[in-house]
Amino acid sequence: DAVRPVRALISLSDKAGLEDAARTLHDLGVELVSTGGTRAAIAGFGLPVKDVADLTGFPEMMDGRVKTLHPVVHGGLLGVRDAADHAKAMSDHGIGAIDIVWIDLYPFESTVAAGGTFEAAVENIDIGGPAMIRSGSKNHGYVAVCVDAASVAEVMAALKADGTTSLALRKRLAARAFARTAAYDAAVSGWFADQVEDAAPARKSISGALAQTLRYGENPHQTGAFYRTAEVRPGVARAEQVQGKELGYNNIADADAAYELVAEFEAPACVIVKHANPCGVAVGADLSEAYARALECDSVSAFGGVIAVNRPLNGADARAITDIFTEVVIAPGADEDARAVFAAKKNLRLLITDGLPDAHGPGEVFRSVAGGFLVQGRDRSRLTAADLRIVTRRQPTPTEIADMLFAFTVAKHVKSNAIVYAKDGQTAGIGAGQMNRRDSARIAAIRAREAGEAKGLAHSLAEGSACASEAFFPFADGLLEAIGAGATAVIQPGGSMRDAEVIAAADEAGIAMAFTGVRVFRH
Ligand code: 93A
Repeated sequence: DAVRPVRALISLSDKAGLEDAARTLHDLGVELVSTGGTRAAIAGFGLPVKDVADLTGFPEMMDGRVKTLHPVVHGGLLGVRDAADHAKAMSDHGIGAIDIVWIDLYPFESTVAAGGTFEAAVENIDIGGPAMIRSGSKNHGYVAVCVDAASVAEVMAALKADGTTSLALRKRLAARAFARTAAYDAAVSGWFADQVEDAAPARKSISGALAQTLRYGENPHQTGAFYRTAEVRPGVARAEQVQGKELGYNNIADADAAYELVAEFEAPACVIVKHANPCGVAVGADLSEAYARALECDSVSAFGGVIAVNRPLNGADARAITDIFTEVVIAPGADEDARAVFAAKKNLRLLITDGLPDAHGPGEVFRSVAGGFLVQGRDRSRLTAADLRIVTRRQPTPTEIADMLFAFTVAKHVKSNAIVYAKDGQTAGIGAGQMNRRDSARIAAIRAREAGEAKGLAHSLAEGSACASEAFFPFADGLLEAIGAGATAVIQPGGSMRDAEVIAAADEAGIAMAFTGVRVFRH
């Protein structure tokens, strides 16, 4: 099953690494064939190389759209050398076998990521490249297909060892190659669907490419892996890990939860997440202040948490943040000073992204079910004061309105049932994931009381706060719990059968209440 290659076809948009590989192949006596740009580059290295056009007898045409789509190329890739009729067809039509292909595809993904125009994206949809990758991979019994530097390195190592490629190697290469064309097509189809209709999951074929094998899953006895979808947007899947221990499954999930929330805020903001829920969120004059205020909400839970900020970090911010033990920090940048501070904390994982997630941009979220997965569009909702319907006799003050909007934004990122008390752009208490709303309100009240005690206050941190509920209060009991905790304003979707009862309880207590008309469940 060993194949001693005689001829290689190389067609690359990105010519990095081309010279070494072309030289090695030439030195091993392998004939080189290439498309226009690649051929010129190889000739420039002083190596003999044939033009595909000489093989096909057709020039490259239509701006290069048709250059390798020809029976001489695909016959050379697909022909089963050991089948008599295939061999006869090859000799009858003057088709020479191609034993190695190295193809990188037009840079569709990076064109889209760089914000290219519709026309530029379409022109970068590669047709001939994937066709050759698929032809060669189907015929892996004879052909070695390279789609990246790692594949090329493996082939070069095998050729240097004994001048042949093994069947096992060619199978591995084919698996990688089909994964590449699948991911490429997913990128094209996902992007195209977005051009036609706003983030329509039903139109997309969704798949991912393996980004990282994880040491384990949610628990050490479970396997884990991290996949990147074709959806190109700033966030944890495209973050650079600057330092620290290997990222784990829970780290990635928590960093995502934290980053998606912190991106909601305009002012310098900090989010501390534990177990996929925020335990402290605050804005501040700068990141150091935002962090200190986020920590104040629940400094016990914050230990070993994940921290996200919405500004590049400087040295002072980094010093503030490294005060207590933190697993992960994710930010849209960190200057030299900040990096030096973090470097002293060997275990801390620092993730840096190119930009902030767009909290209101399109995208999909997934959730697995046995034998399948659910897909929904991201929660892109954004509330402003103008969206609020005040339902109580008392009108909220401007400060209360700001706190209501802040609290509701946080509640959108807390597992249901979610209750959030907030004051002056700082969470005072968060109650997450309870099976009834009243329990979430109680837990948030306990957090706020203890945060007040920790700060040396005579009262709860929720005193005079706004309370957000991510879904309506089905009964007055949850609302009464919030009022007992010190809330003077409440924001909730409304829409319960017992709204009248709940509004009456609010009026009775003299608080202000706003309905959003929008529910922000998160399960
Ligand atoms: O325009 S294509 O879809 N039609 C083709 O026939 C074709 N053949 C190779 N794109 C095609 N390619 C791509 O050209 C390769 O995937 C590679 O990325 C690129 C290399 O072009 P050049 O050698 O001219 O720089």
